[in-house]
Amino acid sequence: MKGLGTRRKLLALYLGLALPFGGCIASHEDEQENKDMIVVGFSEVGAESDWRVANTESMRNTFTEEAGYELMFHDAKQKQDNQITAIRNYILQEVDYIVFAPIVETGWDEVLEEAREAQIPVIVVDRMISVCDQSLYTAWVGSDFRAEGDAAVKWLDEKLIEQGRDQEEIRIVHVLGTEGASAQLGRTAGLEAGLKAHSNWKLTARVMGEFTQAKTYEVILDLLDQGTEMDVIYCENDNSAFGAIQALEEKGICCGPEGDVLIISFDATRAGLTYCMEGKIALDVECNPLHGPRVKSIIEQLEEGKSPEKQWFVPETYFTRENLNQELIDSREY
Ligand code: GZL
Repeated sequence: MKGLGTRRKLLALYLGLALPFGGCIASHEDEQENKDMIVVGFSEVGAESDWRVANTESMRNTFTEEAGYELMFHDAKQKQDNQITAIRNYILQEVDYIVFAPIVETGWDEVLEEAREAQIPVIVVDRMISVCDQSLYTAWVGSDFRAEGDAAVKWLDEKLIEQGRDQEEIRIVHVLGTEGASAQLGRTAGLEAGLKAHSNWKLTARVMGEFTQAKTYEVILDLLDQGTEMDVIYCENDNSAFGAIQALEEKGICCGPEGDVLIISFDATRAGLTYCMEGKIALDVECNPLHGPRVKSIIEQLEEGKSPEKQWFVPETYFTRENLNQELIDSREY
């Protein structure tokens, strides 16, 4: 399906023919070449984490000129208003498809109504959106964040049994990701369920890590200075885990499966898995950022007039020191 974006490019070509001096006379080949390009406007959350960088790279590596795409990219720098502005710009530029990774779940109805009026299909990646009308977007590609949280809780339950600590009081510090993001909501829900199911698990602090190393380092250092007791730090992504480890090590506290503090993390980036292999992160739950190929499959189906599935969950597992080695880490795409 050629969207309005194609007509935009043809118009630009014909205008080029009409402009004296500065205009270029597009050859038939150029015209044919541009006519076949599918224009994708992508609004990314930002570059807050290793995971996010890998997610961006997956989109850039997929939507290449060689593959017949023109990818327009915008980094929202963690602000929803910037994403809404970018989506409006893509509408004005009449792209063929809009793809966006929503920073939070709510606040998208109005701008997605505008995209629908412009007849531009919208594909959501990574975090989910909560809209009054599900037809405002064509498909979503991402992770089951609650399942990720449940996997972490199940592993902690089994680890404590293995260590003979399943009857002990276990003091847990919870480091949240960006508040309102699906990844934060799902992983938090998993921990909440775990706390309800284990009367000996005690939440000693809940802090905002915002999915970044710097913020998590700051808040964990504050907790350590206040004397907060902790046996487990539940970090909602790898960069938060890096910040927690940095703060603990600054205070001479060792972490890892046999350490004073168990670090649980999410994402399973190469850097996170390296910490895991070293024993500093006890568990790293995978969150697959490689959404580009699945988004391309969705667009190809739409181009053929087919109706793609609404939800595309990416496959995920989890890692501990026992199932990691350097060869596996080197073989991973992110
Ligand atoms: C998860 C994604 C989260 C990652 C973080 O799908 O939204 O945002 O877990 C990233 O690393 O910042």
